[in-house]
Amino acid sequence: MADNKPEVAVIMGSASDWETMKHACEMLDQFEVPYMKQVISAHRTPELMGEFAHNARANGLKVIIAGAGGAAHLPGMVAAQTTLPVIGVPVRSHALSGATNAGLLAVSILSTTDERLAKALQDYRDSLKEKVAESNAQLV
Ligand code: RP5
Repeated sequence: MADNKPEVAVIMGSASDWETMKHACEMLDQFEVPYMKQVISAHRTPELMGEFAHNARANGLKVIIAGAGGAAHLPGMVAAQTTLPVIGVPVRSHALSGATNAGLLAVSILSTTDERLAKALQDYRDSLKEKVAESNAQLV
């Protein structure tokens, strides 16, 4: 009963978490509980996460299920911004993904004294934010 006056929100940090999170949705389907599902990332879309959490109760939600891999900030950061119950689901991360972050951190360090890199890093962050909105189409 997805998207029918949702009482439960199933949110996840990435569409790549869907393989795990879909099992929560299947159980809600089995019990005919109306829910919504959405990609909301703690580190890619922090403003969206705050807006979602602050408005969750007023929007009629009663329970939030939040799944994320990596450092898995999403459940805790959402719980910090709503009094609704938040059920956190740890999602297994891709192996060796830390090397990507190591490269990004090096760029970030260099960007403190390199305007070109500072702009390129902001553009990269903005592109990640856009991809989050587009990735909702993969939750099927
Ligand atoms: C986390 O990073 C997500 O929750 C996901 O588990 C992990 C990898 O995300 P992608 O690189 O697959 O988008 O934020």
